[in-house]
Amino acid sequence: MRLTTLIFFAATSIAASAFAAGPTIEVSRAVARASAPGQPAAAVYLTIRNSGPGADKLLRIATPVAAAAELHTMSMTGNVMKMREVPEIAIAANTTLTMASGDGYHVMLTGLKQPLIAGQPVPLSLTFEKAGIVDAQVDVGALTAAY
Ligand SMILES: [Cu+2]
Repeated sequence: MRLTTLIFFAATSIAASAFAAGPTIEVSRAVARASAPGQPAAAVYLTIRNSGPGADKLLRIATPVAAAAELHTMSMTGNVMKMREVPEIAIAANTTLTMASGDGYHVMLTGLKQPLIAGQPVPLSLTFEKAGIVDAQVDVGALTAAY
């Protein structure tokens, strides 16, 4: 293969990747309350914007401050609040998912390795099916903060 041919193929593959437009994911808000001493788990609330054009799925979350980060959903059954783990969270194109306490999705940090301290942000790494890894920073608020 001649050098000019190689250059041609290199140029077309760059152009192809630029046009392979997948979902554009942005984590615009990540918050958690400070944890009490000895508290083993903590909830994190995210706002995830998918500005399109395709749908995506949040598959995994990791943070160095906890043994695990699970995707949870919360729902009311009568007067009882029930929490369960979900394998993934779908985020349709051109939608914003806003997590809040009391209902819907949240991220549960389990096996906290250190307390969450108000004013000291912690890193979070989110893995999406299409967008890949998106890094975010969790702002830690007061123990009594309303999210
Ligand atoms: Cu939970």
